Amino acid sequence: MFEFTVEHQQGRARVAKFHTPRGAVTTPMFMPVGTQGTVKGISPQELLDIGSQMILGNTYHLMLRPGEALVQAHGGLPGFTAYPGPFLTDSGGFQVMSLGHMRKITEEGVTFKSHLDGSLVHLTPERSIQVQEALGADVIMAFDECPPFPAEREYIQHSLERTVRWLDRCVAVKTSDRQALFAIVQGGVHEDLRQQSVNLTLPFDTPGFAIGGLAVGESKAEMFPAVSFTAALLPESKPRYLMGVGHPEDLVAGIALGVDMFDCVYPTRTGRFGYALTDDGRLNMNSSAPRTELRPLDETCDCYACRHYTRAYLAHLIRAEEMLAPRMLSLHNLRYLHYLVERARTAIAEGKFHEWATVWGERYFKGKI
Ligand code: PRF
Ligand code: ZN
Repeated sequence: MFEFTVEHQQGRARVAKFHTPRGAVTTPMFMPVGTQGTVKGISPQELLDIGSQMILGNTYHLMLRPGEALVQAHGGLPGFTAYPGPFLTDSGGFQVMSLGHMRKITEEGVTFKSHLDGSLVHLTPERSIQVQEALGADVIMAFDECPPFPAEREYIQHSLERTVRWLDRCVAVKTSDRQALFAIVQGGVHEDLRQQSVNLTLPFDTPGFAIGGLAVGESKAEMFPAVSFTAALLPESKPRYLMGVGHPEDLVAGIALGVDMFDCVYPTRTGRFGYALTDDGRLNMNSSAPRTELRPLDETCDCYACRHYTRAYLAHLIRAEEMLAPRMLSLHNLRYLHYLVERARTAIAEGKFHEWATVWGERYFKGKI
């Protein structure tokens, strides 16, 4: 269980098989975000059709509504959502920081006001693991503290140390061996703090390691060096997960640096706002040009929207505020990212990753930089 086998490697980029109780996945992979037990607007069958492999769920949202007991009564997230494949749940700490009001962080855990009804909620490492066991995902995440950006160096230092003490508590209360607990490395954009966090985290020998605390407001010129030196410190033999990162160019760059797993609300959120991801960059379907274009969003895409609809039709749906529009743009954008990592995997397997990435980037950024 949770075997991770590297099948191809080129530089730091690799293709691997990661085995979970609900099936094996091939990395690098992009995980669609299903925060509330649904990938917004997309059915489980559609997710399978576009090549989704693992879906992300959120402890924070599901414990508040509908409560983890109801999910557990359905046999966990696969029974509740009818998505039959592997799941990963995030631990809640990061969502408290971005959504909760009146948060108070102590050594014990986090107290916050629910974004739903204002009631006081406590989340501790123990409670997070208990909820994640009830939700039944294949991969569960350690309860961590993600400092905001910017933050004082001293604060980042204390929070990475606390994250390690919380990891220890997560490991201690975990009961199921059908779930892999991934540790999360923190340390902001500081190389020495990342090194410390990795040094303290590696001895736990968890089946995977996440790079947390990035894509929280720092520039890409600050983020990528941090990804680079952190990924290089993590074991070759375990999956590396870059949390909350998922713009197309971030996937390509992250893969080059040895990242195996990504998640982000970007494809679905930008789709709901009327934007389509393509090899020529992001297409604004709210603009006037697509209204008369009788070609698909992307000629080379095999998603339902691209096989059946013109840009003109989709632009019409957006203007008419029809609900098919956000659905089809989300579906296309997810397929775009799945196909992007598929192409990266093929290029790595053929020993052509760097050439492929260069050609892809030149076209994607043409006229933009
Ligand atoms: N920690 C957790 N979840 C996360 C993050 C983190 O640092 C991030 C940072 N981008 C996204 N999701 N637990
Ligand atoms: Zn498409």
